[in-house]
Amino acid sequence: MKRLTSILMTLTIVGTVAIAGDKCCNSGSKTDQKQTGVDQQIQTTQIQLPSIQCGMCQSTIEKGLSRTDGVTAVSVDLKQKIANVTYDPKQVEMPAIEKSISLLGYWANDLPADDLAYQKLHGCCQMPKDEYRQLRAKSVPEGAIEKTENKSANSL
Ligand SMILES: [Cu+2]
Repeated sequence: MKRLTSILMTLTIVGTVAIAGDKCCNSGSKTDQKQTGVDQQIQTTQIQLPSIQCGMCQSTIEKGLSRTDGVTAVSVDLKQKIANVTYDPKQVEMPAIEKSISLLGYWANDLPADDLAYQKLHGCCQMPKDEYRQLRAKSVPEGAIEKTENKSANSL
């Protein structure tokens, strides 16, 4: 019996210390959460632009996308066919950014160009017809066949 009492006593003491410790940690983590909230305000992302052809495409996307609410900066790398987009995730999300690019007439990652917008593009901004067909075909079944597509693109 004596032993049991001492075990209970020990447990009570350990318990009290643990609760006091918890309180301390909780007040600390609240301030941490506020700090990470600030960091998440602005994000930069890369978007693949497989269909762009020339400098005109570059400026169409840079100008058009910078008009989208929440997008603070756009720079298109013509050689790598990539857009670096800086945006506020509270105002705009990735699917909306991709949609904006599509409505300008261009592919954005796996999202195909809006067909009407694409047909209105200047001739030099449209892809060679077989390239266009390939990209269309690729957009239908998602992923998986990337390697085969790359091979056939190189052989052209
Ligand atoms: Cu162009």
